[in-house]
Amino acid sequence: MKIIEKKKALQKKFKKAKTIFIVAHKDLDLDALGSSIGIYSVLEKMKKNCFLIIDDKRNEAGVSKVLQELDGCLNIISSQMIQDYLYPRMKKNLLLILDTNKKELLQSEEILDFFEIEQRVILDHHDKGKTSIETGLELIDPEVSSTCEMVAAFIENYQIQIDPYYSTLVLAGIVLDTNNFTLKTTEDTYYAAYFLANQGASSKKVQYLLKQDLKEYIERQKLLLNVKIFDKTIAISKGGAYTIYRREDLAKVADTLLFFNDIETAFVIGKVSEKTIGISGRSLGKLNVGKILSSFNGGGDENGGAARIEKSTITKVEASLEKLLKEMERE
Ligand SMILES: [Mn+2]
Repeated sequence: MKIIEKKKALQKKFKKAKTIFIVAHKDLDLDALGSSIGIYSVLEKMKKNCFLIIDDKRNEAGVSKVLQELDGCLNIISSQMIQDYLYPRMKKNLLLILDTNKKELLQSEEILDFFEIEQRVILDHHDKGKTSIETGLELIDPEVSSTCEMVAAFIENYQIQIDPYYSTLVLAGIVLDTNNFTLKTTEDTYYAAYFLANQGASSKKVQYLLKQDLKEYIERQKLLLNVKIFDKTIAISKGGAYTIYRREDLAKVADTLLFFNDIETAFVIGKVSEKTIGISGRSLGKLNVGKILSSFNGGGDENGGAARIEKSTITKVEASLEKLLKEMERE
């Protein structure tokens, strides 16, 4: 795993820094937050000044629970406040970017200006793209299930003891991103889970953090009613013309579709705003959904991807997707 291969370089960056700012993607999820807090607790042990940058105004349920439970335990600041906390010798500041590598997905793009390229480090498990942030050190490994798995490997490798509550958060990120150890799960993933359980992580607490809202669940299940099977192995589901879904809901339904017999690829199409259609794709690997969705100006990899199409309709997007799949079939 890259985090272990590049351990020395990472250690050097941490050693040199006095103040470390941790930032993840917008719309925090438990992988972003769990990895942020996991690494925060390690850096604190190294006697670093740590700040977690969060600009999100609203959070999903699990993230709100954690932030509430940890109220007052962490230095959490908004990107606007960063100037007040920078170490006076600018080179002694480090920006640690987690669970994303793209500028536009960061909590705030503007914070990048406070850090020279050398003072930025990325830890992530998403593919790189045109808008990837330039850094002095990047540990990007799309093969790894989650950023939390990377952080667990890091903690294990350093033989650091972390608080059971923090171990639980890191485990929650792994459980979320692997959809309960079904996606992208390798022996390293189980080993990370084993290690975290050994550190006192509670699977019961993980279950509590991942509890879902019943109404939202029902809304998502409705997406399954409109499923169409294409070429025996491809499921295409679509949302109602008047319902606006969150992007992660489309992704969750696509994940679910892969649980069914014969389905190897799944696409879910739905409105994500008044004028924007979202598509989320998931695949067991036979079809590269990231590549398919790049035709819609989206992206991803062979297992998962997404795209947003402005000023279109569900029917139009569905038709272009089917056309594309037919063309691929012919090739
Ligand atoms: Mn993640």
